[in-house]
Amino acid sequence: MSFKVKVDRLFTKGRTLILAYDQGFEHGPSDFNLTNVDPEFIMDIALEGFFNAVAVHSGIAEKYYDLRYKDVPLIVKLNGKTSLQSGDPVSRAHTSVEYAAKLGASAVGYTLYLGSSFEQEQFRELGRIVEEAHSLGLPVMVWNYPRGSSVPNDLDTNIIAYGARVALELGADIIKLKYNGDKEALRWIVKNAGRAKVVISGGSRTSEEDFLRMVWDVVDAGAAGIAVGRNVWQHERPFSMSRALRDIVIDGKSVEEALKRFNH
Ligand code: FBP
Repeated sequence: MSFKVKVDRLFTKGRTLILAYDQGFEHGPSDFNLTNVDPEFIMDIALEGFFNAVAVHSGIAEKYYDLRYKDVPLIVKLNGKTSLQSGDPVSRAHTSVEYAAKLGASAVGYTLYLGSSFEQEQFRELGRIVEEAHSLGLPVMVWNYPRGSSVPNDLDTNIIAYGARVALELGADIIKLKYNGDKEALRWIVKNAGRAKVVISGGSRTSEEDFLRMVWDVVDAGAAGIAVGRNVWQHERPFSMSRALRDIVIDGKSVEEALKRFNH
């Protein structure tokens, strides 16, 4: 039996642009300034920047995802860990699929640390989350970050592809990965993800041109889009950056065209 999982709502022309805002949890306030520390500012970027979804933890969703933002699909992150932890990473769910659905989620998110000594625990938890989410028609997006003492290089192509495969086999609908800069490798990784859609993480803040070139490369290599945070909301012109991303990811424009509009 297969459930009717509503993934299309998160895509435009087969592509997606997701605004991620869980860094306050994962990294702490060091990522923020006086403007982007305010979740309302992020919701405004998601709405006015025509993002396909915004990904936040349940507490932010409760207090900030109000009716004004109903046109932006919500992804509720179910687990998270702080940067204060050391040793092999583990991240357990702190809220439920059912509660995410009550908050208006169109999908749920979960970070999986493949290769960590706690991976079995996380597989079991993610497996249950997939069962519950899919039975409600909600897609599951997996932040797929191989990490821990058994993973010397999390940017190794085989490791990233392994992560993509495991996420597919566990039932992920959208798999968020880090890009290692190798387009051919990404094509192989995308193949391993099968019918699950691959989206790429933004990473720390870089120049507009470098970032947009990376984005163009990853969609050209078969990624369905990006799930980005800091390169948008740490930017001095987040709305122009959102438009440039849309130009490339959704409208298939070149980096030069997107930069021209960006600089205009
Ligand atoms: P950025 O675009 O800001 O890199 O965000 C992507 C993201 O996946 C966030 O959703 C998450 O908080 C963060 O990266 C985790 O990154 P890491 O575990 O490598 O610090």
